[in-house]
Amino acid sequence: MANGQYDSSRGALIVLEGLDRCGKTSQSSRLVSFLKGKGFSVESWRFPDRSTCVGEMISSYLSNKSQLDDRTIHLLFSANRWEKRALMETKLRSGTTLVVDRYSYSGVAFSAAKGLDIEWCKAPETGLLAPDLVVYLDITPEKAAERGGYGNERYEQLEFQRKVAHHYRVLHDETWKIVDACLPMEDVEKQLRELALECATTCQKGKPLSHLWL
Ligand code: Z5A
Ligand code: MG
Repeated sequence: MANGQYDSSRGALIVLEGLDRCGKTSQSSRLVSFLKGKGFSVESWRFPDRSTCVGEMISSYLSNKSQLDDRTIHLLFSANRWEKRALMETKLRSGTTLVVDRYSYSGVAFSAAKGLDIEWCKAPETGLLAPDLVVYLDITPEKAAERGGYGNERYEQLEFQRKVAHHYRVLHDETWKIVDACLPMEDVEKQLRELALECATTCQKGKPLSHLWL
């Protein structure tokens, strides 16, 4: 950086977080279309990425087809992010913005909700790329459960989601943007557009990449 100017333009790492059914997937595809329309190079990503070998193990666990020790599955979720880290950096540095549906915060909140120590849960995430923007789509577990009911995946139970909500509150910091996920879809979308546009523009001007929890 010289004279207050950053040196290299890049894409933004935008993460959507929140409880099951808060609207992450719906909003991430809307946001990607919006940013594309504004002329940004942008891709939609999600974790877990079930397309890799590690992702297949996670998917099998989530659908109750296999059993794994709590720490083992935690490390697999983390490994699933690590295996995408280099590509993530390449994309960002080449100017592509990534809208990511769940990231390390899900990893920590869900495992801590099982009773694992939160610092232990954060440790394997250390060194992953830090998001430029975390938007938390805020909904109570009760309201989320009303949205079409839960399916058959492992964590889709009200009592468990209450614990996850508690751990998201513990994890969040002042940089997170909290959006009321109970607003109509279009209103949530409008808030996301503004936040994302500002973030993508800042990164285009060359905001440096940083790393998680250092
Ligand atoms: N997990 C983990 O343990 N560790 C990790 O490291 C990671 C994840 C990364 C799979 O996640 C599980 O993995 C997840 C956390 C754990 N378990 N749980 N719970 P996933 O991402 O594959 O699945 P999900 O996100 O939990 O569920 P989801 O159904 O995809 O939720 P969503 O994407 O947030 O919501 P949506 O599909 O956009 O919307 C849900 C419904 O609500 C749908 O009918 C919409 O039309 C409706 N909706 C959305 N927004 C609104 C508004 N504003 N008003 C009214 N209705 C709305
Ligand atoms: Mg989803």
